[in-house]
Formats: sequence, C-alpha cells, structure tokens
Amino acid sequence: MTPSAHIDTFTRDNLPPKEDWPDFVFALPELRYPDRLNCVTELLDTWIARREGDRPCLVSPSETLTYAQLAERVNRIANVLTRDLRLDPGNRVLLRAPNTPMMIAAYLAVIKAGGVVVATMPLLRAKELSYAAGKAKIRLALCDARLADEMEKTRPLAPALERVVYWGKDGADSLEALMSKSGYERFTACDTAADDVCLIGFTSGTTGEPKGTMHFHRDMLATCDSYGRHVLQAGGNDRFIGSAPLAFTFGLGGHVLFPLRVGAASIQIERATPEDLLAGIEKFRATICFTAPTAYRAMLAQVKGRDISSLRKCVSAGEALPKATFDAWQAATGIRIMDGIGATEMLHIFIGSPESEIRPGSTGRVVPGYEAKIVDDDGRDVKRGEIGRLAVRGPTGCRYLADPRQKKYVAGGWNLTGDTYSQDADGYFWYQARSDDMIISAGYNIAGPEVESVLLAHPAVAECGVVGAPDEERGQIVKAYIVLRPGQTGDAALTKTLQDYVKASIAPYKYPRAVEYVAQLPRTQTGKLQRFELRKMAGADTVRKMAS
Ligand code: 3UK
Repeated sequence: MTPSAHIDTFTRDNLPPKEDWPDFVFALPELRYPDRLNCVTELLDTWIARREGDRPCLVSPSETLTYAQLAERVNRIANVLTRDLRLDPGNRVLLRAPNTPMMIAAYLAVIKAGGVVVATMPLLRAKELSYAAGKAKIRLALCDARLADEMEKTRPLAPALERVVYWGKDGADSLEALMSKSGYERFTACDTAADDVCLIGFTSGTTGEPKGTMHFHRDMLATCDSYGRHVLQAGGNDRFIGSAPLAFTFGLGGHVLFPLRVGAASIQIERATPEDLLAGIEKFRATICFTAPTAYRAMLAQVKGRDISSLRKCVSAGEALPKATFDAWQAATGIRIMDGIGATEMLHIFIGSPESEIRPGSTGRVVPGYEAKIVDDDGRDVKRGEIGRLAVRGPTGCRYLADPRQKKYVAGGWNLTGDTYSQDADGYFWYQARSDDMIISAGYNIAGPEVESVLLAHPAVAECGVVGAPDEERGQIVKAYIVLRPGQTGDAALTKTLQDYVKASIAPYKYPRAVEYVAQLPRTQTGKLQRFELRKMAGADTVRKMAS
C-alpha cells in the first residue's frame, strides 16, 4: 500500500475493519492498476494528452462540450475548491443538481482535487440531505441554483455544512464567478492512492437508514475495464443517453464512466421521463441507452412514429427485465436489451452478457473479472439449478461507511446482495426475487417477479406488482396490483381471464388469488417497484376486510 493523499482521514478511518471486507480479486491484467492513481486523469485528461481533446464529450439541450472544454471546466472548479473554498484532500463535497454538464464537471473536479463526492438525487428533501451531510460529515456543497430551496432548508438541520456555493445564478459568489479567475484553467490532479476513497454513494434505502457505500479511485476504472470493456463493448463513436440520476451509480456508469473511458459522447437530458428519453434519442442520435425495465415498457407505448434508428445498444438494470419486455422491445426496435444486475455496494453491473450471448429472461453470465455463485443459508454452494442466495466478488465490493450492516452484506469474503437466484448448467443466472420478497403461500415458495413477468406478457397489462397478502388459511396469498393499458376495464371477467392466463403459463398454485387494479405503482426514484408499499397496501386490505 502506498500512503493515502488524504489529509482529512475521515473516509479511511471509517472503512469497515479489514476482517469485514469482501475479498477483492483482480483476475484480469487490465484490472491491476498502479498504486498512485487519480481516476480523473485516466478518464478525462488522458484524451487531451493523446491529442484527442476535440472529441465531443458532453451534449445537452443547452450546451456541448469537447473533452478539452470539459477538462478546462473541471480544472477551474478544482481550483475554486482548493484555493477559494480550502478543500483538503479527503474532504467530502455534497453535490446537488439534475444531470447536466455542470454537474458532471463538478463531480470530476471534486475527485481530481482529491475530494470525495457525495452526489444526491434532485428529489431528495432536507431531511434526507441532512442525513447524508451528517453521516458523511460534509462541510461543503455545490448546488444548482434551481434546487436552492431545499438546500437552504437543509442548512439548519446540518450545522456542520459551512458553505454552499451555487451555480446558475448571478453574483460574485456564484461558482461561475469564482471559476472565471485567470490562472484557473490548469490544475494538477491530486496525487491520490488507487485505494483512496473518491465516492460515497448512498443506497436508496427502501427500509432503514440509507447506507453510504465507499468506492476507491481504482473502482471507477475497474467497472469500465470489466463490464464496460467485456460486456458493453462501447466505442469512441458511441453517444450514451439515459435516465438515471448521477447520484445512482447506475447513472454514474452510463453517463460518465463508460463513455469517458472510451472517448465517447454522453448526452444529458435533465428531465428524463420515458417520453423525454425517446425524444432525446431521436434528437441527439443516441447509440446506447441506459434505463430501467419500466422505462422500456413505457417507451414501447410511444415508439411508433419516432426515429430511433441511431440506437444500437440498450442496457437495463435496477430490477429484473421480464422476457415479455425483452421480446416486445426486440420486435419494435430490433435491439436485444442487455439486462444486468448491479448494486450500489458493487458500484455497477457484475452479471450480464453481451448481446450475442443473451438468453431472454435470464440476467446473463458473470461479468469477466467477477465470480458469482449460489449458496444456501449457511453459505454452502448449492447444486446447479437449485435456488439460493446470490454471492459475488470481484475488483469492486461492499465497504459501508461506519455501518454494522457491513456484516450482513459480506460473509466469508463474498458480497451477499440479498437476491435469490439459480444458475443453470451453462452458467446463466436466473433471478427469482429479493430474498425478503419471497411469497410463502400454503407452504409453497413463490417469487413475485415470476408471476409479474407472466402477467406482463398479457396484452391488457401495462405494469404490475405481485406480493404476498396476509391470509388466515394459507399464511399468505399471491396478490397482483395491476395497471391496465388504455381502453381496458378491470372487472371480474378480466380478473378471471388473467388468473387463467397465469395458471396456463406457470405452475397453477402461483396464480394471483387476489387482483386489484390501480392507476400507478409505487416506485423509487431509481425505478424500482416498492414491494413493501404494496405489502402495506395488501396488509391494510385484510385488516379492513376483517373489520367489516
Ligand atoms: C436489484 C436487479 C434483478 C437487486 C444498480 C446497476 O440497482 C442498482 O443498485 P441498487 O443498490 O439495487 C441493487 C439491487 O437491485 N437489481 C438490480 N439490477 C437487477 N434485480 N435484475 C437486475 N438486472 O435486488 C440488487 O441487489 O439500487 C444497478 C448498476 C448500478 C446499480 N447501483
């Protein structure tokens, strides 16, 4: 180990004890990095050194930046951080903005200066922002002025947050004004160690407090040189687009890491509803799209009449991609969506296959550089084909910021993601459910996502969520919450049709005994179905029924 560049040793001091770390494996030569490494040098400055600074880098409705222009902007912000705002290497900086070129520049500047990024989702409220600020002991924030209201509401709740600098507003104290000083166009990257922390990514935390996952400089490159290089296989002429916020590491990869690693362009559309995403693909001639399964389904309904012929690769993550969605997208666009499972703890995707090797309905095979296996509750390997807990290890892995839950996520050197899976004889991984989402009905284990993927194949169904509802006789029954396609009526006849449809497709005991039609499903900002909300609704239902 070489010495840390961090003068502020907070992140290093709060890493989990070594015995609780997962094993880190660097099986491929491309994953062995030098001891001294600042990932921004490799991702950005290298293109200028290679005399390729004129390549388009960031594209947005309001501005387009080449690699050289982005590098200068990053340098200016890094100078503001270190000279005007007295950032010491190791200090955490909270970032708050929609996905814009300025947000990406600020992100890279913090890291280039040796700081640690804590990016936050635009929709977070003062309570959540102050939690992150407190947990990561943040003194400094950079924020898009359009999100100033909630930021200012955060300040009284986060006494340690000394300074918030806004961009996108007038005045001598704006970030732009500070950046404009002469001499600020150059900045020498902080000489960080490859294993200095550069990012604390907070999990979306559906239950319990969000966990801060800590990632090193080398991790940023490792995801590019494993998943990016061997599975995604993007090239310098690609133009990436997506809908995930940068604060979600799925978005970080798709918007920043993967494009910059290969000299490609990255398109930022600030509002990224499925409609905006389609319009963005058409307008900016995107070639690679990163989004969640639900967005692909929503885009399908609107894809007719759009020219999205520029598109050549689509990546789906966040939740399982049902075969019905894969099939419909391929029929409409000719593109085979690349499903991949990633996690904030792992930084990005660790199981997922290139297009030519996809088996529809399966997540894919393990990404080169990673190892994955299925284990039982005692950590023993199960036989191929048997269902168990997913365990994974590779160049990235879980390191929570001062959190006892580290011992739950890591056991025996393996990361346990909390998902149940099976692996077939050819090495493909088949998703079942989140381990705590399994429905147990009259002694049967039923995976809600399996029932969902059957229902989604029915033409009347737009979206659905399947959970266990409490039932006196069976313990739980399978209950489906369904959003219908326009023009459909959710009556008893349709319920019977859908129930029969499930019985005819998979084992009959899995059919939804209860069906409820809803206008929309509860989802996180990262596009995940909130099953605990559905379970709450299902629980409330029974209580009501018993009372009446
Ligand atoms: C679930 C999937 C089935 C799974 C993420 C790509 O989702 C990401 O990170 P999170 O921390 O959630 C992790 C959990 O989400 N999941 C994700 N992808 C899939 N389940 N099939 C999939 N393809 O339960 C996992 O444990 O929010 C995804 C890249 C970076 C990420 N952070």
